[in-house]
Amino acid sequence: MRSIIGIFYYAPIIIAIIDNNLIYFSIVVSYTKKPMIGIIMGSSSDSKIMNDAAEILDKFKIKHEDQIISAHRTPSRLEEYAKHAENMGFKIIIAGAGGAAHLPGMIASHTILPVIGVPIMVYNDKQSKKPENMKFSSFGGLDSLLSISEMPNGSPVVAVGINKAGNAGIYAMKILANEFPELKKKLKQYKLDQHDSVLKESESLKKQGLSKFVQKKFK
Ligand code: RP5
Repeated sequence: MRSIIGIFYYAPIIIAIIDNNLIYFSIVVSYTKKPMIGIIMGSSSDSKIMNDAAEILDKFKIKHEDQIISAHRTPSRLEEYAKHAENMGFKIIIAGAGGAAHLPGMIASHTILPVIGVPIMVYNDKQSKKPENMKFSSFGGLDSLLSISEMPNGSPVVAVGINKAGNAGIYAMKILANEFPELKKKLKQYKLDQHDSVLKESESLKKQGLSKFVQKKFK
């Protein structure tokens, strides 16, 4: 017969179990207690886009630590941060950068932690005198996408689509779900919700007809 005789709260949680007159201790790592994901970005200009990743992690109740680390402006912080991420016990790093986006790749070269890169179409709001269309990077984010995805053999970084920081968040949840069954359940529910919301929209489109649907949706 097996019974739990006590739970000792000290992160991680330790449970004492008696099984066939033998007592043993089991460690339950709680994913809600400490940050498991580091979100970093090359500039405060990236923060609005990178917030989409944070919102997903918050939705799934995964703690994250967020920082600005610039591969070009603060190069000495790259190695420092990689060590920090490992010491903190992060399991994944989500790194966003625009233009010559070296941040995800350089962080990946300093650590064995998986790095998910978010290519950003730069929107530089610091130069307020520039006309609006000049605030975007010249190559519409393709520059960042290629800088992130075209890593050399042996030092990979996965890249999501341009500005798709939310997808980086979901992908991170999928990696963590291998370790935390509760997250697996939440991800399945997330998929079901998506399915339902498409069906709902389809129903309303069918009912109204395409013209009315479009008028209403884009008014
Ligand atoms: C990159 O340069 C950053 O990731 C950012 O996307 C871009 C522009 O940065 P700011 O000049 O707006 O600070 O390193």
